[in-house]
Amino acid sequence: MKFNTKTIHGGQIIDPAYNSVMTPIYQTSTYAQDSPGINKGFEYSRTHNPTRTALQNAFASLENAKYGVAFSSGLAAVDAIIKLLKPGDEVISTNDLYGGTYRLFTKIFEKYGVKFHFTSMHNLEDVKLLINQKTKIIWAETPTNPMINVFDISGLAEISKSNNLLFVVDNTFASPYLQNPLEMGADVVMHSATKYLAGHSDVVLGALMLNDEEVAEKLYFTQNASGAVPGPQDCFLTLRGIKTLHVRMQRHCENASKVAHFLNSNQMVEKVYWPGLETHFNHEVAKRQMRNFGGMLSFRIKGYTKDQTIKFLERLHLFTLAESLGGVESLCGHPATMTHASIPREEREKSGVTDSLIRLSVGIEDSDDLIEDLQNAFL
Ligand code: P1T
Repeated sequence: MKFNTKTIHGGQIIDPAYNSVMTPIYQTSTYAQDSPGINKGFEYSRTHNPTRTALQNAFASLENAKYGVAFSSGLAAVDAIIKLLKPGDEVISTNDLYGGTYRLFTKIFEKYGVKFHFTSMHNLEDVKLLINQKTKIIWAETPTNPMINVFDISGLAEISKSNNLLFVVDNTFASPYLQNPLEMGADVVMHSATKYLAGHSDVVLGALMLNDEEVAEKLYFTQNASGAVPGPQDCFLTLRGIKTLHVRMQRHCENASKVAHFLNSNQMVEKVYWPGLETHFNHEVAKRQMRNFGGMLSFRIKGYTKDQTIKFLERLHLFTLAESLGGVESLCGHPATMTHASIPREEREKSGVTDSLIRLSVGIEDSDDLIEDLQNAFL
C-alpha cells in the first residue's frame, strides 16, 4: 500500500459492532465480562480501548512498523522511552531539541540517576566520543526544534548498532510523510502527534513506533503501568487528522518553500533556516533522507534586539503567536522566551537559540496571504 492510501486505510478495519466506516469513539472506562477474565479482549480503558487500538495500528502503518504505542502527549511518549533505563545509564542527545524534552531529561530523569550528554550531531565523531559502557540510548531530533538542523539518520544508526544502543528519532518535525527513520536503521520513532499527525491544533497526543517485540512489550507495560494514555475522543481526532496528512503535508511544504525563498531574498533578513535552501548546513543530507523539506522554518532579522524581534511577532496577524506547530493554521513563536525558555540561556545559545530567533510553522493558507503578512511586519 502506498503512503497516501495508508493515511486513510493503514491498519484500519471496518468496526465490527455496526460496520461503521469511521472508528467509533469508545467512550467507556470499562467493559462487561461474562466471567472474571472471560471477555472480548477489553477489560479497562487504561489497558486497552478499541479507538486507541485503531489509532495505534494507524501509527504503526504510517512508519512501516510492527507496533504503535499511543500516549497522552509527546512528552509522555519520551518519558516511556527513558523509563526503559535504570540509574547510572546514559543517553546521548542532540543539543538542539524541544525545550520540554530537555526539561524532562534534566529536571526529572537526572534526579533518578540517568545521565544525559547533549551534543551537535553534525559530526558523527563527536557522538562516538561520548559513548561508554553506560551509554544505552542515542536520542536524535531531525529536523530539530527550533534550528531545523538535519542529522544523518543512517550514520547515527550505524554507530548505534555497532555499540548495541537503542536509537530513537523524534520525527515530529518531518512527519512520516517526509521520512521514515526505521527504514534508515532507527529502533524507535517518536512523534508529538499533537503536531502534523493530528494536524488541527485540537489534540495533545504522543506516539512511538517500533519493530522490536521485546521493547514493544516493555512500552505497552509502561503505557498501562504508568497510565499516561490518551482518551478515546483524542484518539478519534488524531485518526481523523491522519487521513489528510499527505494532502496537508504537501501544501505545508509548498508554502514553506515560498515563505523561505521570500525571506531569503529579503535584505533585512540575516539568515533563514530551512533544509530546502541550498545554503542550509545539511541540505545534502536532507535531500538524501527526506522526500521534501517540511513546513517548519526559523529565521533572524539583521541587528534585531529581543524587543524588536518580539515587536515583529506582534505585528503579524495571519501567523498567530502561539506555542505548538504542525496545524493547518500558520503560527509564529519566539523560542528563547516560549518553547525553549526552560533551557538555560548559555545552553540554548550554543545551538543558536538566541533572542533574535523567530520560528514559523507555515500553515496551509494561501501563500500569497502569508507572504503579505510577513512583508507588512517588516518596517
Ligand atoms: O507537546 P507534546 O505533545 O507533549 O510534544 C512534545 C514535543 C516533542 N518533540 C518535539 C520535537 C516537539 O516539538 C514537542 C512539542 N513542541 C511544542 C509544543 C513546540 O511548540 O515546539
